Amino acid sequence: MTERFILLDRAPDTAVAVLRLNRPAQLNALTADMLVQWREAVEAVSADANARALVITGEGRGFCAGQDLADPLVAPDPEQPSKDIGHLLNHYYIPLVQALRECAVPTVCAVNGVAAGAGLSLALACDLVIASEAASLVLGFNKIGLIPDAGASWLLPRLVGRAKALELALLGDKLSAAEAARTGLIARTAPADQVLPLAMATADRLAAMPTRALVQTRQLIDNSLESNLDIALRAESRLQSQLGFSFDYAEGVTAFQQKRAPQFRDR
Ligand code: LHQ
Repeated sequence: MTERFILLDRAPDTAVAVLRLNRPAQLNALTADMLVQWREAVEAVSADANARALVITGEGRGFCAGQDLADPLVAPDPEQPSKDIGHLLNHYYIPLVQALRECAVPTVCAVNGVAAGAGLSLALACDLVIASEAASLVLGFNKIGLIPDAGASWLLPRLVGRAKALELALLGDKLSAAEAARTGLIARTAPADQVLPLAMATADRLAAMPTRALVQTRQLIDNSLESNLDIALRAESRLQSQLGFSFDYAEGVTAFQQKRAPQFRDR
């Protein structure tokens, strides 16, 4: 039977799905099987009409130590010098990054412990990142002769600007969670025993909001970085036009007028 490197749960009475990376003895270092299971789990949440937010966290003391460097797929082998690690990116990492960025519900990453290499890239691909005050974040690709991958080279300058992105990528020093929040790399920090409760509470709040509008907000913000004001204004107008016919818009305005909490349901 295939080992379960990813655990996915959603209690029947809640709208928040929880995805746990489950290789704690290796600090949740990523293997090909684990990357496939992670992508499939994110896609399952996107397809689950009753899910309205996704929390991602790690089992054990780490969040994710990045690619498992002991995996024969990537470990250098003098017997097989032509091993292509780009294949792993194309077939396993890129589809996962895309599944996260296109997830049909908002994603909250609870970084419970160290996030390194592609483990950090994947955390940063989530919508809101909340890290334990005890966690450290490190790119570390430079230490093994590689470039930041799994989206890190694209995300970093957008999150923290060129100067800080280059400092983090070229020096590869560990960053405390507090400094990561200060520089805008992540949204916020919490004491170690509060990081998952805060992520769950945040996901509960998101789950009560108009999901379709939230996901389209993510799309607009991501696309805005590649466009200009004229294109952004037209994209806003097109999406707002569609949302103006949605149940959630009618419900939001009606609830405001009736001075009650809205019950959103669109996906
Ligand atoms: C590990 C790992 C690990 C295996 C800890 N693999 N076992 C994409 C595509 C293709 C190719 C390559 O790369 C990529 C993207 C990438 O992600 S590249 C970056 C890969 N990751 C790293 O370089 C990080 C390597 N790990 C570390 O620097 C440290 O382990 C960190 C800073 C994460 C944590 O340090 P500590 O808290 O001191 O823990 P530790 O080093 O003692 O690790 C605990 C165990 O986890 C240990 O095993 P052991 O059997 O000795 O207890 C480590 O060997 C294992 N582990 N990372 N990536």
